[in-house]
Amino acid sequence: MTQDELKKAVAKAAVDYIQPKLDNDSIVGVGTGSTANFFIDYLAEIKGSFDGAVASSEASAERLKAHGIPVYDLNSTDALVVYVDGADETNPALELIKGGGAALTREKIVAAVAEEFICIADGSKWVETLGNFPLPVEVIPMARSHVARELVKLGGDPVYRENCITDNGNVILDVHNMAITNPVEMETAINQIVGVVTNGLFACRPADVLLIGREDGVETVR
Ligand code: ABF
Repeated sequence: MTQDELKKAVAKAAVDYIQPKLDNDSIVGVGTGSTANFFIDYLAEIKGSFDGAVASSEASAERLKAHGIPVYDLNSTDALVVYVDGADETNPALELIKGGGAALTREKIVAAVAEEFICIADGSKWVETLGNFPLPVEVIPMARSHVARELVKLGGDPVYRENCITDNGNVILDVHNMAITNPVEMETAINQIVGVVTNGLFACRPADVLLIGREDGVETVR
């Protein structure tokens, strides 16, 4: 199977997984990226069975609207029954690196609100130790150099992501060469650096369920 076929398989599995949890009042949290895009396309097939969606990016909001799915502001919703999104890496504890698409802050907010966070990923995202994928850190622009120096002290090698402004008007530092053996500790430490808006470690609030696409089918990991 190609990587896209694996992504489509987990996207379809996610719709099958959430469908029994939905009713006419349900709001679905929807993530960002190519796997999330496939999820949006399958979600459109059941659009009569839930109220609408909250999106973690402008791009996903546009795709949802193009399918005729109502998109709500998070502040106007009481609860999100589920949040479905991709990842750049996942370990066996379902701790994730996210943010390759620069939407990490909104993704972390939506994940914090959702009752259940379902991660969808093709098998290439599975690792024993997080950190092979450079860890994205969203930074207030004027703090960029300060944050970079602090990230070096934590053992990383930060690289400014050229030509990238987030939906929140900030910049991204991608931290290379960091084997993240204690993701909760590292997520917390990076959050303490003044000028950091969000880092792409989703360990304090990991996924609840992982649907991972492998050659022999979609595996459910909890
Ligand atoms: C989002 O999209 C991000 O957090 C992650 O960076 C990326 C995964 O992209 P894809 O599904 O295209 O591999 O979920």
